[in-house]
Amino acid sequence: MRVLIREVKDRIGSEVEISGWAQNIRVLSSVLFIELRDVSGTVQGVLLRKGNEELFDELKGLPRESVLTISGEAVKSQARIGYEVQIKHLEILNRAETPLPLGVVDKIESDIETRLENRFLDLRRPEVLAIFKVQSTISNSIRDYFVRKGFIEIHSPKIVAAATEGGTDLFPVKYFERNAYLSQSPQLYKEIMMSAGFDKVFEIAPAFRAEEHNTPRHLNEFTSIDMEMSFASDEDVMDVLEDVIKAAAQSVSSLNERELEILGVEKPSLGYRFRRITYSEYVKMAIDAGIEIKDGDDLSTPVLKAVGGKINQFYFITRWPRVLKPFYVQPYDDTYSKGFDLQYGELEITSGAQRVHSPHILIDNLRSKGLSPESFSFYVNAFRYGMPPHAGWAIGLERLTMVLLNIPNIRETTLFPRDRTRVTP
Ligand code: AMO
Repeated sequence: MRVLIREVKDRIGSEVEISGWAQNIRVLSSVLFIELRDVSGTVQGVLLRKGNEELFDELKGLPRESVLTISGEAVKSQARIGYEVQIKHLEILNRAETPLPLGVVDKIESDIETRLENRFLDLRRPEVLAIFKVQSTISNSIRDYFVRKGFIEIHSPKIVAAATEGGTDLFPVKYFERNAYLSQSPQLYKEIMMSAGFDKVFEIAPAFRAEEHNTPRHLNEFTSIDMEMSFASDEDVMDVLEDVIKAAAQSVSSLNERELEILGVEKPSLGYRFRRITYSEYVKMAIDAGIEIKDGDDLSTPVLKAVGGKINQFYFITRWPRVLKPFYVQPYDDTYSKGFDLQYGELEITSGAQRVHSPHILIDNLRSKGLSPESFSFYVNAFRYGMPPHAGWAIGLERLTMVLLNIPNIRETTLFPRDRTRVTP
């Protein structure tokens, strides 16, 4: 029975069977070493020529990254990790072609485009695999948090009829004789679920944005971790968000020690309270930093760099001007809203808000943003027959992974990124 390579160290003195990729083969005159890798690590297999001449000669010419099963005794040895497998049987399951389009163990760094083009090989590298092991911990820990707190997991449609986050960022889809779009966010549906009486919901699913710009923090398809709660305010869901981020960081610290070591990253330590800075305070901080900006202007990249770049922590920007937030955000007063962002330094990780729950304010807001309430009737209807006050937010999973692992390019935290120029692989 196959064991993982990680498990070999607990089986010294017994027979093991392992399978994986031959990442390196070293041949001396009478002995041959195969470095075998699987998802859990690497180990060296050793084959003596004497008594195995035919196999030895076959392996001499075996290309790197071919897939093998080997079995034999696990023994203590001089190998770097202190043990190895003495090969008794070996089966070549699939030979790799040569040359490899991308080296797996080579020390030379390939450029990101070549790496993405050959992503299946790139993902074989332990330092790339480590990113996705950590990302799996993050999403599992957040899902686990929600389930423990009584949230219901939902799956909202991804083919939709209306924009939520701005009409220019939509991908059109031909839907038989009508036009439809790929969903930018489950926003409208998670709110409808509040009218449906589900109380607390979450969803972890793809969101699509036809954003034209090519930056290190934008994708055209990303994973949105959404939540919505009834009878809750902006303050309440900011508390939940802080808890969720801390729970995720804690899980990564305790479950991914090895991956953090491979990546050379410190354990994320979030023992501080996330500051809540109002938008207007932020504008003042920008002015103090010598930036030209006035209350009501959007926080552009230079502003976020100048102010946020100095805050190496998570913090909230609260009470955004109503004009800068979508129609579904609850007003705070005539000018400001109950919308907030969670930032890490200059990078936005989450947007959220207390939402409008009155159908009249909702209709006014839609009109004042130049949208027609009629085209949102499926959504507005849910507000007309008993919509509770509610609030929620959405985290971009790839951006949260960037922050927790200190990775500057979002393409590194996405298995198969969709950006301005890339739809394959
Ligand atoms: P927003 O549009 O701010 O809010 O998106 C929420 C979070 O999703 C991530 N994100 C992205 N990540 C990568 N590439 C993109 N193009 C991209 N766009 C967004 C960010 C962002 O903070 N409906 C609201 C959420 C809510 O109010 O509940 C929304 O979608 O991390």
